[in-house]
Amino acid sequence: MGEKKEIFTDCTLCYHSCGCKVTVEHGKAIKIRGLDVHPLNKGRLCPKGAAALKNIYSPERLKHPMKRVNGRFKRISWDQALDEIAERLATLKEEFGPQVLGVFSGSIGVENLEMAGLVQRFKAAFGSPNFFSVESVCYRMRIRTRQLTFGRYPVEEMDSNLYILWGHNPDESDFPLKFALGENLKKGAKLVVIDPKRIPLADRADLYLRIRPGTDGALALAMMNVIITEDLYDREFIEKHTTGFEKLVSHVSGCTPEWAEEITWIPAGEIRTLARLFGSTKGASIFQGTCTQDQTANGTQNSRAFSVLQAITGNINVPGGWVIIRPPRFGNLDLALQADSDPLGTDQYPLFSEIWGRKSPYGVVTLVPESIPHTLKAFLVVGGNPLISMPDSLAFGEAFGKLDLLVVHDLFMTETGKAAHYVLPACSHLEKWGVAYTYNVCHGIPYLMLRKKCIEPLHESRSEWRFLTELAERLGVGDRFSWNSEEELVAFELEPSGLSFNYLLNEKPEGDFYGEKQYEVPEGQFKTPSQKIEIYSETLERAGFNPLPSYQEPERSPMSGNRKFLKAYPLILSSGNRNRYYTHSQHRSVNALREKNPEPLMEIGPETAKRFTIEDGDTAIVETNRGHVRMKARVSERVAEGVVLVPHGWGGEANANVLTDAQCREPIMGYPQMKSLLCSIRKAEENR
Ligand SMILES: Nc1nc2c(c(=O)[nH]1)N[C@H]1C(S)=C(S)[C@@H](COP(=O)(O)OP(=O)(O)OC[C@H]3O[C@@H](n4cnc5c(=O)[nH]c(N)nc54)[C@H](O)[C@@H]3O)O[C@H]1N2
Ligand SMILES: Nc1nc2c(c(=O)[nH]1)N[C@H]1C(S)=C(S)[C@@H](COP(=O)(O)OP(=O)(O)OC[C@H]3O[C@@H](n4cnc5c(=O)[nH]c(N)nc54)[C@H](O)[C@@H]3O)O[C@H]1N2
Ligand code: SF4
Ligand SMILES: [Mo]
Repeated sequence: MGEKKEIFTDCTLCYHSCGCKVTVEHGKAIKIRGLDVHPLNKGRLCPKGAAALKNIYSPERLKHPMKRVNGRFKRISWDQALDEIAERLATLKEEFGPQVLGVFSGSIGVENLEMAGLVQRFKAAFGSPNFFSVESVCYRMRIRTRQLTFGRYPVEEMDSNLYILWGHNPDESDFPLKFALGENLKKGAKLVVIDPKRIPLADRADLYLRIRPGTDGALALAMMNVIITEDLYDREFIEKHTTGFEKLVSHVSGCTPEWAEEITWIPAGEIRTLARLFGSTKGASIFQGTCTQDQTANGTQNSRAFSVLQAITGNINVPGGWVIIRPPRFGNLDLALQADSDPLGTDQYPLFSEIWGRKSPYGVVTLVPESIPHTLKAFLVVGGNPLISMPDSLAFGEAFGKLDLLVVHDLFMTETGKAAHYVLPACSHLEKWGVAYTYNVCHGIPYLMLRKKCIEPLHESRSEWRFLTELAERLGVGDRFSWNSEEELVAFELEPSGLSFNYLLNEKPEGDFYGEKQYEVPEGQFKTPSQKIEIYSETLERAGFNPLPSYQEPERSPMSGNRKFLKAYPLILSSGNRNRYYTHSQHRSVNALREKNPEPLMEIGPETAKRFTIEDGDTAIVETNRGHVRMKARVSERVAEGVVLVPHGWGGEANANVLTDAQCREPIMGYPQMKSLLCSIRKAEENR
């Protein structure tokens, strides 16, 4: 422990998993820098990653387990916490059955195989099917939809000839793409931005389209219309690899740019320009927002439309387009232990749960509030903050108040922690072993690294492995957690990848590529029922949905016709634009980051501000049918008039999810419509 060491590992302050070098001296991490040879971040760190040690050594870290007694938290030992939690769980199971337990892990668990895997394993060992995660508010919808269309999950290549940022702002949310984009623009790549806000990247774009939130599907259909009428499609690719093109031709014949102009607010001429640019570029890629397109009424169909646009222009399996990658093979922590029953939402949203026998383990999170307490009575949150991050905080808060048992395992005291019966301290990523891989989310780089334990767990914190193993033992299912150490667990996960724990530890501490990209997919190799790319999806048709990409107006919108509602809430609300200094509800207590972005801002255009007599810097109230928030107003010409943008992740009076509504869901997969609601705004009393 005495000597100074430099350890190569990854950053998990968000899901990108950038490579970093950590200097450790006398058991303490004293410096963190980007890892030059990591293909994703090439030596750079974003502001959060650079401040990681301040987060890890924050005085606000949870130091020991706590139990809420008469409304106050009291320090207890791990043994007491685990004994009591196990006893409560066992009693609830005996009385009501195992499905009473719901488990949740957040976006940090998406790429954190140990966290999400062990949490799922735990609920399965307990006998419950109810695993929830951000997968039912975030990009899983796109994965499902691409699987429906291609049978596989093609991903955008980072190096493209034409970037279409379709509700995606890499400057704030996608640090690795930001750099790849910058490098390729210098080499002559083209850029299009489709966004209700003129984000700074739009100033560098060949084309900026200011769209009305929630109407992206209509724009996509109009692009298809132009690509087909102007003969810009890839006939050879379509004939060889797709089914249903003829039906698409008649389906979009009425979707002219003029039709879409009325819906999207984008001039027809600009829609034609975009369609021509896209239709005439090989190696073009739609980078849809990582969650933006999912959280609208037309979510699944938006993703379908983007998939079909890529297919009809032959931008599948070409450099710079969408590319199918051999999925990673890891030792599966959960599969062998599936519960007997299905997770919540399987009946209501069957395509989220299963296609062609391929089941997904996730429950539909928007159904959680209404399922407490009659179905769910106990909830275990590992690495998430659902009382801030999930839609409809009021509904979630009320429901969580009715739980018999709420347990939170986290590094910090969160809003969800405050509502819990037990709060347990968790290890940061520098305090435990893990698998770090970059493969799907955005960029198709199949790269694998060992996440190294650089320092001993701080305070009394425990890793997910240790916490869940000890809880499982107390519940009599310890045999399901038979690894003797975290290293053994990680070696098990790595085994099928072909890159062993020891190889990655000793020979390739910086990580290694573990698969090759294959541009050519032979005819008939798409894993759909027809073995082709399904422009027309019988699977969707059988489930009662439009088999061709279609457009549905947001449930609540200026065009959806409920006059009374519109009078009360005349503005369009889109929530959740990212900010480079924070991940969701995290990192607010790191001064270096907080100083850069001290408070939440609601953003509106100048005319909207005038209409509601709000000035830049005023405190404003944003209100929906569910509740209201208070935020400082930022008036900017960059924001489309009639639109209100609010960030998520802030607590107290600025929690944007007080505004969202768990009942307002996308019809196919049950996602919350967080990007296209209606609201009103007013100046707060204190300004008057
Ligand atoms: N710093 C930071 N990075 C993050 C995160 C974070 O919390 N902090 N979170 C990570 C996670 S989990 C996710 S899912 C991703 C999210 O990533 P994205 O979903 O890509 O979100 P943003 O990059 O903020 O870009 C959203 C853009 O969409 C625009 N927009 C809003 N509504 C609409 C609409 O209806 N249509 C169109 N076309 N545009 C619209 C907004 O103005 C904004 O510029 O970010 C990831 N990266
Ligand atoms: N209105 C609105 N709401 C949104 C969105 C939006 O666009 N608009 N976006 C949604 C999206 S896309 C997402 S992905 C979700 C994110 O939702 P969440 O993932 O629930 O949000 P976070 O605030 O990142 O919560 C993660 C928690 O995990 C803790 N943590 C970090 N590392 C570890 C660890 O190693 N172990 C343990 N046990 N805990 C750890 C952090 O301290 C933090 O409290 O938010 C969603 N909410
Ligand atoms: S983008 Fe920033 S926070 Fe996310 S993994 Fe990379 S360095 Fe860490
Ligand atoms: Mo997300």
